[in-house]
Amino acid sequence: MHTRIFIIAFSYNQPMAVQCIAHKKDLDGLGSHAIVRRFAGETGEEITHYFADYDDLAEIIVKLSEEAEGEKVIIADLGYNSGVLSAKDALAKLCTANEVIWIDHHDWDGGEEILRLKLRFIHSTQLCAAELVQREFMPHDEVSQEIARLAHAHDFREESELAWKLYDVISSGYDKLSFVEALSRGEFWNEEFDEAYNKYQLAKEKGYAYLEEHLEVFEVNGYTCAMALSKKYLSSTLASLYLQRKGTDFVIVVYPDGKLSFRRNNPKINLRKIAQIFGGGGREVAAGAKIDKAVTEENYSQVFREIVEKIEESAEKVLR
Ligand SMILES: [Mn+2]
Repeated sequence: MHTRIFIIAFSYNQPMAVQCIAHKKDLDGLGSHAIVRRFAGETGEEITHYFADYDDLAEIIVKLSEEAEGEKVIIADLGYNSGVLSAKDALAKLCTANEVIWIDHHDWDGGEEILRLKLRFIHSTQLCAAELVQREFMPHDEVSQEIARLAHAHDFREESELAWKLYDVISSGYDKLSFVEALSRGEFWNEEFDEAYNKYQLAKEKGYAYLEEHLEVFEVNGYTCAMALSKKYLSSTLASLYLQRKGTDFVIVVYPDGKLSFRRNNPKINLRKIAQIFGGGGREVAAGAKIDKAVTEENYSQVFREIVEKIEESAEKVLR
């Protein structure tokens, strides 16, 4: 007679694993990742980073909801959008099986259904996400405080040479995990950052020149709008800051894949409402959307006019 012996190993003091889902585009998102990484390091928890954006957040939530159980899931610097709503059931499952903490500073209008789920929501529009993450998880840690300060300077468009240089390193396409690891070690500049930064300065100059050559100014229901086609490698923050210096009421950066980025100089304009015309969203001061069309050297002028017409059609509602 064969006897089979099963050995089941229970580990009682195994720390919870941390799943960190945070925005991948800027210092606030990657800074949030770095602070959570320090937190995990301090408590001996294993960490997995998900570098997310609005177009793949739902997908990540669905994947994690199928895999994670009994873990700490931290979502940061990502606001509510229709993609999140489409993954509501998966998120509900994720929240039931794990401890989910969502930390954000974006506009959550329309996200009430999500907030009724079993998650802890930490929100403020006065601070950036990295500051909220730091206060929650690493309140007394100096490195985390410095990361949060840099993220704040960039998010609130304040002067900080280091913050803006780090943002250029991110925009250069520098490996996100290596970047986060360096910050979480308290390493705010190194040779590799320097190299990436210098390389990106040349790309930036080219990007600005291209923007200037593909720039048109429109009048939209009494407001002025500078719109330009941008190279993919120029981030929407840099491209829109460049256009904002033209002094128009608002600006639209158009990317070859149809991505639109809205910023304003005139605080009377609610960009979130304009972005919603194109199925997008965001905040009053900064919003984004995507049109279902490739924008090329040949058709951009035509596409610009279509965008203006579409805004004008809804102008009563969006330009107050
Ligand atoms: Mn942010």
